[in-house]
Amino acid sequence: MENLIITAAICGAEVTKNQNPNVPYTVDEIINEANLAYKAGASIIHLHVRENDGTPTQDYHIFKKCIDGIKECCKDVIIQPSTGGAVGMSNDERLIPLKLKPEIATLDCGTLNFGKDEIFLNTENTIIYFAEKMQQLNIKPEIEVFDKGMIDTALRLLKNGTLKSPLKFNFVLGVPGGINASLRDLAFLVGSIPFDSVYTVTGIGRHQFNMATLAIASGGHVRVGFEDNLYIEQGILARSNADMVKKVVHIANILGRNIATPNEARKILNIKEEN
Ligand code: KMH
Ligand code: ZN
Repeated sequence: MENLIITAAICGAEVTKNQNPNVPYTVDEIINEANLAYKAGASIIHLHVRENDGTPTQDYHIFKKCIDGIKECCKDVIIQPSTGGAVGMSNDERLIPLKLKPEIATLDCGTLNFGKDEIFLNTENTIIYFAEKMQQLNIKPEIEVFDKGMIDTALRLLKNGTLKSPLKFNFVLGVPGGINASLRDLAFLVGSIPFDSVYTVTGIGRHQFNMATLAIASGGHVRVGFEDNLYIEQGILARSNADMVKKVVHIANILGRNIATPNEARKILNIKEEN
């Protein structure tokens, strides 16, 4: 099997210090968490940024400071900014981090109920607009899949040339409103993508490490981090993203799967070394 790519989703847009005081907000906290996750074995940092008070933002300067700082301490790590941002942001706001020419960025491939009255809106035209921008800038899209129809949307865009092979998927399982975190549903997603695709599995909340284990065993890759889960085990808050990355490394060791370096991850993902 390919070496295991671990993505650390270090802060997200929704989780707060009230839920876990170790969630990073400031530029320094975000850089420090990225560094700890990288040292623990993460080859990709999935990046959202915040105002100092924790408000999610797509501010160019905050993204730049975080990306510059992460590159300084984690020399070869792959930085993957979010174009999902937070619910309610405009499309152009969400696209701001692409101005920093990352190697890879997220492409959310459908609309989803996102708790209470919130809707994470990604119309067909939005998805096409984002995918075309990424293609123009030579940025690899990571296709975010919260439900099966989002794969079908991506495959339609592959067929008409808006997306290019090989595709890279991130299956997010366990968001209320999205697909369940179960073996049956993960197998359904994996069986629905082209053979030359690469997939990462993200289990939300208590599903994080079960889904990670299924991914490791089945040849997929893994995403963990505060964006998706606040606990290292039932009832015990994680002290850092690095705790979660280390736990994945431990499971991978038990299952005999080696961990990919960032440059190995670039090869697996078919992205060139530096933009
Ligand atoms: N914060 C969610 C609304 C992404 O990073 O592309 C969207 C999200 C997905 O986190
Ligand atoms: Zn995200």
